[in-house]
Amino acid sequence: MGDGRPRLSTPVVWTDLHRLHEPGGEVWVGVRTPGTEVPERADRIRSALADAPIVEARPQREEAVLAVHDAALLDYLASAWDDWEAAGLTRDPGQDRVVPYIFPHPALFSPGVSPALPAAASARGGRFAFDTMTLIGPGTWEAARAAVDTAVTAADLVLAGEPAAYACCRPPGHHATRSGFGGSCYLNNAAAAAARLRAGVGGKVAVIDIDAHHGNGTQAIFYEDPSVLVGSVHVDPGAGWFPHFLGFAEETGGGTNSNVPLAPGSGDEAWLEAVRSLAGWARAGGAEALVVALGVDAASGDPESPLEVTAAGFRAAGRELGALGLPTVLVQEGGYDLGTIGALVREVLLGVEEGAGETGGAI
Ligand code: SP5
Ligand code: ZN
Repeated sequence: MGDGRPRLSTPVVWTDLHRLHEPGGEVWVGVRTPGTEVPERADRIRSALADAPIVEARPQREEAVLAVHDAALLDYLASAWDDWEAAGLTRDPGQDRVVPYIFPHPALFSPGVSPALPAAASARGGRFAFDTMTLIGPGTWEAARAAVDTAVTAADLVLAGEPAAYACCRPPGHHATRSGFGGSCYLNNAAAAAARLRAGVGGKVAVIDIDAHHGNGTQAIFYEDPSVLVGSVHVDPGAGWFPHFLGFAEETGGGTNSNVPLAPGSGDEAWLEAVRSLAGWARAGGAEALVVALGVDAASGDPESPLEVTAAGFRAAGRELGALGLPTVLVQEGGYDLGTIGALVREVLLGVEEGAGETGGAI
């Protein structure tokens, strides 16, 4: 570029379709609040990566999604908005997004009795949603589906020989399980990328999730699959943080799952130590390819987490992960400070390139 600024060589996979998803806020403790998972997030990231090669997301067959999700979840998400509108719920009571209100809590059911799929559009969402914060609007399904295409396209680039590729996914995905959605996530983009890598490389794949929140969906999808190692560093749910019910160190999946919960207020030192230990764990476990679930909401100043990681911390994390020398797909998850989100993602990608360079990678 000639301006002394390092140029990014990692391809950035992108789709404009992310803008079709406008959650229109979130319902938290029963109150509709503005929400932080907004379209501008991805646009800010794209601007910060303008010097990188841009690759348009390639539409993938439904099998790419079915590798990590039940058909029932896909059927629901694909029709949820149309069904909501057809049921008149946008007029009476005047709710302009799909918001669940009743959930098939395990305490409802006797042994041998399982939940029905509700006939009412007003109730159906509770069968699949595990929170009230993850609203569905007219373009949510198309955007969520395109986010999977974005992640899987990045996996294909790496399988074709790119040392690393970045998928600018929106909406994010790591909270979505095989049959459920929540935490601003609908479909698990990182899991779909891991499944594609797993099929392509033959050997084990590791997912390392550095988003500030526990990657509960990715953990659940691969919990009983010893060929996909899943590690996550996140703010301790035991200290009061989402997803509250899980994400504890005891959840080991027989040795192929690893959680590192950190105290609120943790900064570069503790966070980088955790990233380093997860990287070593993935290497020792024999991973042959890597997915980084790349949320940057651990940043100091992010409105959704109490971790205090700096820009230098994100750069150093990228170096640690790049130094594994594995084919690497980075999948965007959270990150909600619009003023810094782009720069922080850029730091991670530069760090990955530097780390791979140090180990003699081909970047
Ligand atoms: C992908 C991702 O980072 N999902 C995170 C979802 C966590 N959302 C928890 C929201 C809890 C309520 N937020 C209130 C914010 C007040 N500043
Ligand atoms: Zn997060």
